[in-house]
Amino acid sequence: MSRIIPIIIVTCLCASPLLAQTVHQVDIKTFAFVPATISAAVGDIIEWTNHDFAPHTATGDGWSTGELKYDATGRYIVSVAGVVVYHCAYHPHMTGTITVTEAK
Ligand SMILES: [Cu+2]
Repeated sequence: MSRIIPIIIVTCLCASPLLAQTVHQVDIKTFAFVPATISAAVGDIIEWTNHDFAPHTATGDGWSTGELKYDATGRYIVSVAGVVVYHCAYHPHMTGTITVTEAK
């Protein structure tokens, strides 16, 4: 006589909700990030668009969009909560701040 070992299959109904990933637009114009200060949540995308004829970058600690020529866009996904300060690699006086909160 074999013993039947019940197998309980637990289905996790609490599947992770789809990440609400927001894209935050930052314009680069007349040698400034506009807006210079934004708020975002972990996982969000920051997208810069350069409206100047001069090339710019958005460069932070360990990341960069690389050179953005006129009308080019570059993206960065914020991954850690905290305050992210970035600048343009060519024009260090151009700075911006992203305040990153925990994922929604
Ligand atoms: Cu620049």
